[in-house]
Amino acid sequence: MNFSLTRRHALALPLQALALPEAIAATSSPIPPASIHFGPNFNFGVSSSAYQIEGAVQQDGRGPGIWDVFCHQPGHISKGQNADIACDHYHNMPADVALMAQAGIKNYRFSVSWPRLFPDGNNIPNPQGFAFYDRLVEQLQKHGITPWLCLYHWDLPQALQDKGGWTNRDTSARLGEFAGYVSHHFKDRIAHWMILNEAAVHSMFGYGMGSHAPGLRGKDSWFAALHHLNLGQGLSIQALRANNVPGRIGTVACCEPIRSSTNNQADLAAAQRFDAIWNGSVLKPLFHGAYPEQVQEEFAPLCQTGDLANIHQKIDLLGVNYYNRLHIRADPASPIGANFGPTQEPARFTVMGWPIEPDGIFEILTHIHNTYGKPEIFISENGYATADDSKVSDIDDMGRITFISDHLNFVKQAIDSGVNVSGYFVWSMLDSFEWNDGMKWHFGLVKVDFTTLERTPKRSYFWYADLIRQNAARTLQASNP
Ligand code: IFM
Repeated sequence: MNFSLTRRHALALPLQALALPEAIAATSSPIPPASIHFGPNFNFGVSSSAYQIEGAVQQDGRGPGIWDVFCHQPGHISKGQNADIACDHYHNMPADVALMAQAGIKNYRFSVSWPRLFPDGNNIPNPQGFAFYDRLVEQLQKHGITPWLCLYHWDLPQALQDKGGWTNRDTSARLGEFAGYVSHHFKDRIAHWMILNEAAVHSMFGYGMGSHAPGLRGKDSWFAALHHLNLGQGLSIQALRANNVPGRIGTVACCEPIRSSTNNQADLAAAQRFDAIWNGSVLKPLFHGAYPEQVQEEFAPLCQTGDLANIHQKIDLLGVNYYNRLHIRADPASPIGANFGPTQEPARFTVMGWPIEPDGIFEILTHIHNTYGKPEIFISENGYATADDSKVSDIDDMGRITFISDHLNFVKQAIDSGVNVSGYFVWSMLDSFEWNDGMKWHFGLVKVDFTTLERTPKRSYFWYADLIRQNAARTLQASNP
């Protein structure tokens, strides 16, 4: 049986033809979906981002973004790869949405591409860009999938980078305008708005460490980018409120408990400092209107009158991206004197070298709940990578199933202990472009062959479908006793 979808025949393939190859299906998954129970209103979903999947970077009036430029400069991306085509989701979108629907996925978080919507980073919209997302939302609605729209997932128009990008305070105002325009266009069709994805990661790797676009290094550009992202987020929330969007408004942060790599004084201090920047400088100004004490002096020159009030906005829900704890050591070569280090205890790791620490999700959820006024949280990203050189095992991905179910169990424990968690979104639906690592790591429930663009659902896709179905059935029983 042909169980794969290709661009050519994706739409023609009957839905019931989707199945795992028999040899793989014959062995059972270690964690039966029936053992994972969530309440009637829990939102299971998948997440993606525009640049990582869309491709079509020069089509229909899209302008250049910072990642287009960065990818085409030699030495930045593993194997010299780029996302010019990526998953070609731009052309495969209806089939990709149908794949979600077939798994019973009811929630999809995606981001819109700023350079596709405003190619020159100014206020002149690109109607063809808007038309693509109109079609996407229409397809999602047709299949009963709720769109969760994220406004900014790292793809700044190059025209704005030419003026300094996030080191330029003016970019905050530009994001606010962008948010106003996009929310006005989509406001009657979107029930969940997310402003940013992972301000800490974007500012650190793009403007501090230089491994992501636009490739800047140094503490000044790092802190400026982070402050201006925070400010842009606050202005965007206000723009959405001014537009009276009927949907709920939130943002997405990567929140990870921080550990010191050793008990040395220098590493312990580095870990505290890292925590204040990575977690604290995103969440504290948003929820409490102040930067953490340890870094207040460093942010002071960037903070103009009214900035902290503009950043300190009420949100309706917080998206938490969690992958693992961060283990930190002192590093004089780092712009902030701290860097990633080894784990103190022996640990298991994914192929990317990320420690597998499902209990860390409980720790961070509890911490946010207790520190920031019990906000409603959804897990906006959590996922597991395999490597591009794995073959059958990439489809027979027991490791991913174990990873997801272990994390879900800790999410459930957090809910049972009173934390308000309303959803869980797997990163990601499709294998996609993994930034400076190119196509090296595969996070998808669905395998993408980057040469043929063929889609092949993995074991985890079927497992997740079962999990959603069984929880929905439970929901029905709960509401019709
Ligand atoms: O692919 C990324 C995503 O863009 C942001 N969060 C982490 C994912 C895995 O690295």
